[in-house]
Amino acid sequence: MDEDKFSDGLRTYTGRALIQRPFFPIYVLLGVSYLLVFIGFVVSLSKVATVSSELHKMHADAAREPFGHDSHLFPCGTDTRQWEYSNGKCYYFSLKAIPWHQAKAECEKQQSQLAVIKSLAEQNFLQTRTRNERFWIGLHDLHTEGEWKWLDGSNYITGFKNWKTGEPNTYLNQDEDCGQLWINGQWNDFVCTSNSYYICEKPLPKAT
Ligand SMILES: [Ca+2]
Ligand SMILES: [Ca+2]
Repeated sequence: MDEDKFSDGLRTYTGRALIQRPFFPIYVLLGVSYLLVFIGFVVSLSKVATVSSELHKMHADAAREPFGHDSHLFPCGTDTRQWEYSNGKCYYFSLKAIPWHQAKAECEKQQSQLAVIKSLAEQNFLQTRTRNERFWIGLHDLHTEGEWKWLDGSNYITGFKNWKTGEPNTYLNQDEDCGQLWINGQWNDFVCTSNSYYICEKPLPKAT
């Protein structure tokens, strides 16, 4: 009896083994596939984490450098592309000719002032832009005739000068109290209510 049961059990076991054996490689393949999918998932997650961290770094960089890569192309700011950069300052060359006081106000509206020329290098830069047109600068003798003053308080007496020969001259007894660049960029005093183009200047905006 016990021997029969044992024999039956052995047959059953042998039978199962015979049935299960053909499916074994499929189970192995399925297992390997799941493993590969799992590894792929983990790798993707790690890549997403890397990209996310790089994006975060780019945002942080952009916050530190507000004009981004454009700062190299437009150092004076992307929203003021008509401003030209030279030697630490930004300059605006007007496209319309207006009286000196109005030009001064226009510059101030743009957080700048009429140009103050402090060196031959600055003079050379400005005169290449103004050619032989008349451009107002921040120089005047409005308060006392012959006492020339720069708008920013720079010392006129000891500072750089580039008057055209014979200027300042109060031509034809007219009250010429405002300074401008003229032929070859040389300076001329002119009637302040006359229309001239103008140059505004401001320091290079700080990247915060
Ligand atoms: Ca004068
Ligand atoms: Ca003059």
